[in-house]
This record gives sequence, structure tokens and C-alpha cells, in this order.
Amino acid sequence: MLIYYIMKLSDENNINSNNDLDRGVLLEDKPKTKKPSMYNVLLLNDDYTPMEFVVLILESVFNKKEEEATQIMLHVHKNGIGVCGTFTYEVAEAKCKTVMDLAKKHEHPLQCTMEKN
Ligand code: TYC
Repeated sequence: MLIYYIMKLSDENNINSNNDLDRGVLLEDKPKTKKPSMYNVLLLNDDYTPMEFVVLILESVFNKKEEEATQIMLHVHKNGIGVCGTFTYEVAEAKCKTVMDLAKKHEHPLQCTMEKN
């Protein structure tokens, strides 16, 4: 666990200071502000999943408006793979599972995966 001190160079005005800050007194643990790792959720192209179904997935699971959902779907259709969102690990995992469950329920071969951003 990291511990930090605030050290202040004594200048003429502070040499005899009784102020804790000026004397380098242990204050507290360093605040933990580490950002979480982020993960891209990716859709994979296939020859059978209807375009309309992919657009519906992008709207309902990834909160995309119709225009952006259509752009992402067409990107995946043309390039084979595309990012539909970036999330923390647990959220990305849950989104992938939702997509795979919906694809299975509707008997489409749509595949969804995730990668570290
Ligand atoms: N290639 C599919 C088709 O022509 C459409 C599609 C787009 C499928 C994106 C999956 O992730 C996908 N019907």
C-alpha cells in the first residue's frame, strides 16, 4: 500500500512553522484513482444473420440510434468485424452474453466477442 507525505521546502517564512502540512506529517493513504481497463465489444460478420436483426441488436443492447446502428452493421458486413461499444470488463462480458443469447434464441449464427481496448 502506498503512503505519501507532503513535503514542503522551508523558505524563510516557514522554517519555524508548526503547520502539519509544512512539517511533512503523514497525512493519509494516497487516494486510489486508478482507471479500470476498458474492453471493446466486437460483432463478427456471417453470411446468414439478417441485417435487420444486427441493427436491432445494436439499438437494443448498445443503445445506438438507427442511423449509427446501420453504419456499424454495414461496417461489420464489409470488413468482417467491428466495434459496437467500449465498457468495463463486467459490462462488456454481460453485453456479449446478451447478444449471444438473443442470437441463439432467434437461431442466427451471429457471434460477439471482446478484446482489451
Ligand atoms: N452479412 C450479413 C448478411 O449479409 C449481415 C451481417 C452484418 C451479419 C453484421 C452479421 O455482425 C453481422 N445478411
